[in-house]
Amino acid sequence: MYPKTHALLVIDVQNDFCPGGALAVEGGHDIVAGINGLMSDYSAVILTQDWHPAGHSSFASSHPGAAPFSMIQMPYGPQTLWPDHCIQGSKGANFHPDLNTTRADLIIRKGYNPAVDSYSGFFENDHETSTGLNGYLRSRGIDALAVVGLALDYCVNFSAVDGAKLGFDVTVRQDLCRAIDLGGSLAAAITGMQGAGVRVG
Ligand code: VGL
Ligand code: ZN
Repeated sequence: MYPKTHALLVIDVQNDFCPGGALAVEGGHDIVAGINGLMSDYSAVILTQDWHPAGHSSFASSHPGAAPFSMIQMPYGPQTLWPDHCIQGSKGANFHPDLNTTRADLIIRKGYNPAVDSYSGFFENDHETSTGLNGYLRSRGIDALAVVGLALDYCVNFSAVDGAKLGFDVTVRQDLCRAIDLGGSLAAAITGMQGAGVRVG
C-alpha cells in the first residue's frame, strides 16, 4: 500500500490526558475512534505511555511553592511543571478504555526516570538518553511514521521532531491530535515541526 514501511505512532492516549483526567486535554477522547480506524492501514502500530513514578521531578508538587504550569530550570534545561499525572500503575496512566491496544506491536513507556521528564517517544528531555524506540523501528525496517495522539504541542511535537531528526519520514495527523496550548505552545509547535521537516497534515 505504501512505498515505505509505515508505522503508526500513537502518543499518550491515556486517561489523565482525557476529560476528567489530571492533565486533561480538551477533546482528548474525541480522537480515539479515528485512531483505532487508522490502525489497519499500517504495518506496525506503536503506543507510547507516559509513565511517571510518584514524586516525579516534572510535578509541581515536587517543588515546594511552585504552581502547576510554571517553568523551572532543570540541569537539562527549562522544564514546565505539571499537575501530578500518569503515575505508574494508576488508573490515570491507563490507556483510554476505548483505544484498541490489542493491535499494538509495542508499547513504549517514558518518563520513568525520576529526575528527567520525557516528552518524546525517542529521547528523554535531556535530548540524549534514548528510550530504545529508534533501534526498534530501524531493526524492523520502518522508515516512515504517522504520529497521532496527545498532546499535539508537547509529546506529539517532540516525538515528531525527534523522528524527523533521526531521518524518518514523519507526518503528523493534526485531526487525530489535541493540544494543551499553554502560552502559544500550539503555534510554536506547528512552526517547529514544519521547520524540522515534519509534514503537518
Ligand atoms: C505530556 C505533559 C506532561 C504529553 C506528558 O503527553 O503531551 N505533556 N507529560
Ligand atoms: Zn508526563
